[in-house]
Amino acid sequence: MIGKKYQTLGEFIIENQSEFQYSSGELSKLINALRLAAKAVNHEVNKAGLIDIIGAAGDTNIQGEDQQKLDVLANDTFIQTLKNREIVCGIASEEEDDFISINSNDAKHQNKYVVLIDPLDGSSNIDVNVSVGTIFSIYRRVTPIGTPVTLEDFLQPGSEQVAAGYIVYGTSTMLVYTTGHGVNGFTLNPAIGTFYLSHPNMEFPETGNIYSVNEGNYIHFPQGVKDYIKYCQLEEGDRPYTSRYIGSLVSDFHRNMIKGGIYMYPKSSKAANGKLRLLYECNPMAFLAEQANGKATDGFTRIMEIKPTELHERVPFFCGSKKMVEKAEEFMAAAAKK
Ligand code: AHM
Ligand code: MG
Repeated sequence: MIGKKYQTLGEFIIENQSEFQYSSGELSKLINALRLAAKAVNHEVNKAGLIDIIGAAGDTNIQGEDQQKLDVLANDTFIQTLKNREIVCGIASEEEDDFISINSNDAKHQNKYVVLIDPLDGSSNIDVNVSVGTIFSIYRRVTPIGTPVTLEDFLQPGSEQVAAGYIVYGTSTMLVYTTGHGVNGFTLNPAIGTFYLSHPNMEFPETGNIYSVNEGNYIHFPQGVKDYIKYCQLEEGDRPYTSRYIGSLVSDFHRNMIKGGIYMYPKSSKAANGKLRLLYECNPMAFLAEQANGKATDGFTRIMEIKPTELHERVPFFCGSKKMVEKAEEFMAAAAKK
């Protein structure tokens, strides 16, 4: 299964630190902090059904959605862990209206990374015991080290990411990440709180037979998307494909990466840019997808080339096995010409 038997995430991080272009140990420390926060959140998610922790917190986030208590808890845990360890200069979270600057005094101005995070994605699934996830994305700041971060540090195209990953709180809890040298997955042994390398060099099969989309929105989708869905359902060659949609991006992505498939959250007549956020969801998943031999586009343009204009910007998202994404793009291009 792996080169080294029972290699832990901590060992893997140390061993691979030198692969990283600007290696100074700072990125490794940052991933270690995310690992720690992930374990704390995992602990809370796992006992969600046992204690009175689930249910709406009574607040809404900037997108006007109900926040679940665990959303708040996950958000606080990740932010607090990163703040405590003083290893980033700024954080932006899907659950926060604005970015957070962590330059409280001169000595702490030297950090060069910003983190963007969706602390608990798919949180509408919590109450029904379906897998949820955390998604993170890491950039080098573009403004000078030693000054407070600005919006510019967060509004970078996805191609500038230095690392990205997710934690899936599923039947097993896994941390999957990339620093631009492939994608590796680590499974948590909950008995001792250690992540072990279980899925080295993860790759999307070039094609697959799973399509994942909320078909309840079909009537509102653009013609190209409708045509592609019909293509997936047609009896011909290796089709019809299987429809699988959890409604939890991390889980849908994770399954498709292992089995081969496409995930789609298109724009619709009800949501001009779809639902997913470019900075917290699409860019990190696109980086992982490309590092795993897959593809991610908004239907026409590579996700990681989009220049963000605002923190909570949304984009249509098509991601997964390369050939499947390319086929979907073909249908969209053809419909756009009509
Ligand atoms: P969230 O960040 O509010 O949890 O929303 C993102 C989630 C994704 O995980 C999932 O794929 C999608 O929303 C499901 O949306 P829908 O219920 O519209 O199909
Ligand atoms: Mg989300």
